[in-house]
Amino acid sequence: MPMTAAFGTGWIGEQVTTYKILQPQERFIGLGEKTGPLNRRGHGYVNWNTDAYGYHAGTDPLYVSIPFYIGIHNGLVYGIFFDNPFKTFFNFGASNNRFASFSADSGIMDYYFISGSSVADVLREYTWLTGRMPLPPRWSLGYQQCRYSYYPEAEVMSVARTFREKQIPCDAIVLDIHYMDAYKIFTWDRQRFPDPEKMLQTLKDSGFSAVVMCDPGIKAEEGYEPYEDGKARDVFLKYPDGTLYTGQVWPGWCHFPDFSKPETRTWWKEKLQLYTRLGIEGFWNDMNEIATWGNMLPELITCNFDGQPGTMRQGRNLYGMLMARSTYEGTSQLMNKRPFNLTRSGFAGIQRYAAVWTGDNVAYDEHMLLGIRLVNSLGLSGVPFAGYDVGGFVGNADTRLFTRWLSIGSFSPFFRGHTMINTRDSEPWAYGEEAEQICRNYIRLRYRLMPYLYSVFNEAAETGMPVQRSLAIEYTHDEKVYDGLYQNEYLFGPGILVAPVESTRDIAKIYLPQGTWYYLYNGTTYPGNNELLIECPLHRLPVFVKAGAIIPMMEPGQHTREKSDTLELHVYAGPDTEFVFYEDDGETFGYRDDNFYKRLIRFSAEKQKLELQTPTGNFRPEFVQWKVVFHGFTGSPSFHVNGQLIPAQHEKIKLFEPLEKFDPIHDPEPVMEEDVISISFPGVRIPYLNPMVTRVVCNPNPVFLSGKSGT
Ligand code: NBV
Repeated sequence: MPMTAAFGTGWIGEQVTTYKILQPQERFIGLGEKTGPLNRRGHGYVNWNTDAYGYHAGTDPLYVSIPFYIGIHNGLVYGIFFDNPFKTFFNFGASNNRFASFSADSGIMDYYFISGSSVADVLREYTWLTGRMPLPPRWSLGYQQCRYSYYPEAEVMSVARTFREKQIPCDAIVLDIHYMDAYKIFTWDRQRFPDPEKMLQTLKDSGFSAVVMCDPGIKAEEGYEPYEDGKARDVFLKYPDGTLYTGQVWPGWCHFPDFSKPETRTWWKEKLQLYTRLGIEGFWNDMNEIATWGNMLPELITCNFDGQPGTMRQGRNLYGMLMARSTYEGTSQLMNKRPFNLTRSGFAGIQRYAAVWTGDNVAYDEHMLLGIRLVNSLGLSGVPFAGYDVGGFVGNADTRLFTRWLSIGSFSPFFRGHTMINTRDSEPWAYGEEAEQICRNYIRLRYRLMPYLYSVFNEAAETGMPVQRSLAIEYTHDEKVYDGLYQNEYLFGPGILVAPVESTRDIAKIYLPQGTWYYLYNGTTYPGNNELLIECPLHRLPVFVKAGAIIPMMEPGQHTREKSDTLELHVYAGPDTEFVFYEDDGETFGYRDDNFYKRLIRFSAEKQKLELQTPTGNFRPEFVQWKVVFHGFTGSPSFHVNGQLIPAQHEKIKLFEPLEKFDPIHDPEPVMEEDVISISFPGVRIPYLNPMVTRVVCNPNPVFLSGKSGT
């Protein structure tokens, strides 16, 4: 049924809408940080950045607005980006069976239709248009520990020390609002933190980076330098009559920087020196919806918009992103290296400036799964660096919930434990010894996967492909992946499938899409296109590796700056595959001037040949040894690497340390192991002998390992 032109795009007063005919079986995915199911058909949403403290599984809107979605029907994929920052509405066949539509309260109907042959294609195009994530510092991919708030200094140091004593890897301690003097940004509470410089240096010496809270509200208080200076330099938001807007938030009555004005961004950068001079490398933009008591920011407030003034009707959805932009640009210039920048609020393109976390979630199972869908959806909307508060911000998790949440979080792009003021302690050791051991195992596993994860982040930076990938990206036309039971599953990078399950379950029904899948913990293979019941005791989250995957790993350290001599390349027998291994110094912008080490690794199943192609870039990685670990290869193969016979090892590997016996009656289940075959040979530091293809014999099939392994 053709729709009439008048019904195509039309106005009701100032509100403009474009209607599209709802196609049979059409599915809709993405739209950023939105609650609800993976397939949004039948649902409607509003984009209006909101401080949604303690939201629930159906709350809308939340903190971030991304007016971009992907439609799927008849084997086709397309994207629609509605480039309008006003309050917008998306209807995917909600309350009607005729159309999908997108509307804006005001502004122009300016939208991009992106056609592509796959979801990945559409994402590449969309992120070409709105920008891609710059590489974050590697330390920010480690575990971060937060609470509202750690203070005084002794508590901060004790938390940091406990991580090292208990050998639980951790890279960052986050300082929430109590480090400030009476919640005033750009100050320190000198009673709680008498010598921040010394504290930060001590943290640094033991491998911790610090992240500090940055709220936009500047207290209107005589004598408070940022207020006085901000007023003098005319950086604050105003009413149309020229008086400053005043709203109430943590410090009391405040003014708010107009980040849409270039002079304000310069001013903000100058203020941030207080932190960068102390060596702080992480910045956390909160309350930037803007959140104020009453939650009803007057819409008549004016914004400068780089000299083309408008009102908050146009500015509200942009404010968070502009704050994040100011912080990102300011700190990267001041530090001359990559800052870690985190934001609660944002708009389309936020990925250029900050990671996004999903705000004030609540400690219950459904919320845990909701957070996973939110991060999946952010990934489908151009934002690869995203995560949720592990353990839940509001309320108290019980032991099972916290432990499960942490194990899932270890497969989240942004991985941070956080909790609200006056809740129970929520560090990985706060839930008893068994939980602690499980948490240690999973955090260590994340650090083991760091070379893989960092390479996947590089792919995200280069192509817009997310780190946490809803199965709808790779298996778009498989209707099972939209099934209510399976919609939370995702690929962590190209090769690892995570099936998140509630903390209350010891057995779960999961879905494995096409292909063959290795159970992470013991290498058992399962056929794909298959629904199965799987045991999922607390210490074993259902995680699988795709046959054919190449997963670089390393011996985990206590933090990401700890290096390992050996790069382990885990190859899971299966179809042809390739993986781009990426490494650089992890913190500077040197990679933009070719200071990286990038190597295409190819596995050919038919020829049973692994090729490590000539590396590009000028960076020399630390590791001096390559160890190739073959999963799913049988027999007694002998391996030659570039003409030299390399002895093969048959070994058992286990990813986890066994849990101690806590149950007085039953013995703990023995930790799972896997039989693998491995070979080791010198890596980049020792130029390897002969760059020619080398034949490796594997019983019963020949296996070839070839290529240059030297510099
Ligand atoms: O700064 C305090 C909190 C912070 O811990 C949380 O993560 C933010 O989402 N912040 C909100 C302000 C108030 C929370 C009730």
